[in-house]
Amino acid sequence: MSTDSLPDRAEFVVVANRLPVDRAEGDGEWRRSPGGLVTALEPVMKRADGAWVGWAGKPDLELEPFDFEGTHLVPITLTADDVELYYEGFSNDTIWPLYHDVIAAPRYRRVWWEAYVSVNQRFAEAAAAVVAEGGTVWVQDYQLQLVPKMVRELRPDVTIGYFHHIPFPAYGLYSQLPWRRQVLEGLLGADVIGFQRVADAGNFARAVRRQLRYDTKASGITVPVPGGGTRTALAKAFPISIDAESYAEIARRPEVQARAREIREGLGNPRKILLGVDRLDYTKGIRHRMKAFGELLEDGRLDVSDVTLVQVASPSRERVEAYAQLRDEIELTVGRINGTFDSVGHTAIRYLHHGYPREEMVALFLAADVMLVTALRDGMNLVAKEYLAARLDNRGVLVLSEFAGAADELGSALLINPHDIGGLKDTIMRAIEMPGAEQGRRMRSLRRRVFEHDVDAWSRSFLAALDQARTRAEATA
Ligand code: GDG
Repeated sequence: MSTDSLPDRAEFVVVANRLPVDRAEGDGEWRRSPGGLVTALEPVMKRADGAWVGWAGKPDLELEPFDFEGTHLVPITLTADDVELYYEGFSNDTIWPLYHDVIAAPRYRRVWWEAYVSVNQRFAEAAAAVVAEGGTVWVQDYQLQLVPKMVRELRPDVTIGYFHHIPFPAYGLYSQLPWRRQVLEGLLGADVIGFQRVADAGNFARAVRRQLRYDTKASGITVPVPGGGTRTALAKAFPISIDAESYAEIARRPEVQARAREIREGLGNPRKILLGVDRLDYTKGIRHRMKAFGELLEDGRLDVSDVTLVQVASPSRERVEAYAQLRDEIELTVGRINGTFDSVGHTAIRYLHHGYPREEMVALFLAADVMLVTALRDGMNLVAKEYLAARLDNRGVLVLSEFAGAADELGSALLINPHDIGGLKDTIMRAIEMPGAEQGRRMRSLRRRVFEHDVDAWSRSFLAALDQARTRAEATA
């Protein structure tokens, strides 16, 4: 393919389902989205003459490429049908539940798959058209698993990375997928395939061995090249993180600290505040957390005048049936627990079905004595790390599910199995009663990890692996 005739070539191209911008409701201006990935890649994009290929978030919106704060944005149009079949269907009702260990039943529909293939092709073509000769394409996440192979077919000269933000399931579950070979081949189009946990990379390598019969050695997978020969794809863990310093900076602001005090007062100054912050998603174990808390009230081990659970459940994927059902169940549970245990002056669960600005999130982190992360399965869980980054006083306790990727790094948290309600109850009590000195010891070690391994370190290590892959490929070319 000739690369001379096309304008606006970029050395470094990110391909993600969403563009890193949102259009404001009122003035229609583009604003940077608050997400962690956007923050993570900002310096890289600026340094490297970057472009970003993605969807603007609204169906049937046809937009020309435009520049935004130093990044060239290439919008992909998705029709209302594409959104329903590729995004809500295959991505969020097939892959999401399957990859989270079938917590909800995945639905396998051939029309969804067909839409997934054709939308992936559209993203790949846009990326192939914008990347410079010998440049780099970095594909993000499960909505775009076929893009690496498609880009390689169109542009064999570029180096391709892929990062998988969610878990990769054990082979026994993965093998349910009717299109299991095509997805593996799609991912293997990348030179480097990044996962959150060592176990995810291991599950992927096993699926490749079982389904495709390719050899794997350490992190390397030997992939045949069309027309003869082989190349090596690297499949390895690169645990993602947060911009820890930016959370600490917000936590230092006097107005945020004042807001944290106000939150406590608004709850009637309970002795202890427990906090959960999640997208309203069935993977996050919100019901398990509420069951454990409700039973502690019922047993008389906790009292509403003493302890309140604040649960932020930000609205998510509301058009997918399983999410609408989950919301109903959670709201029924909150209503029952509050109806039974509230007093006029105190509430058991303060349930908030809203999204909040980051400053308000940090004020909540500062107000919370115990952070509850009880995910049944979670790629990483950034909220856990954000709580730690905000705790300037080295106090507070993180209760963390072993089934969240963060557990691999955060061994000084109180680790729990959310399915074991008895164990979860005891651990919540232990967190509530934990002496200040022990909180300090644990918190200092947890914070050290989050600040040393922040999102900048994550993107640097991934990109260094990609650079090595490029050098290897050049040496063997
Ligand atoms: C996927 C994987 C992996 C949430 N509500 C509000 C809000 N948030 C922010 C949090 C955090 C982010 O959204 C959520 O990240 P998580 O990691 O907790 O979970 P997922 O959304 O499921 O993310 C996950 C992640 O990708 C990254 O690879 O860790 O495992 O599932 O940053 O703070 N932020 C604001 N208001 C809200 O109401 N401002």
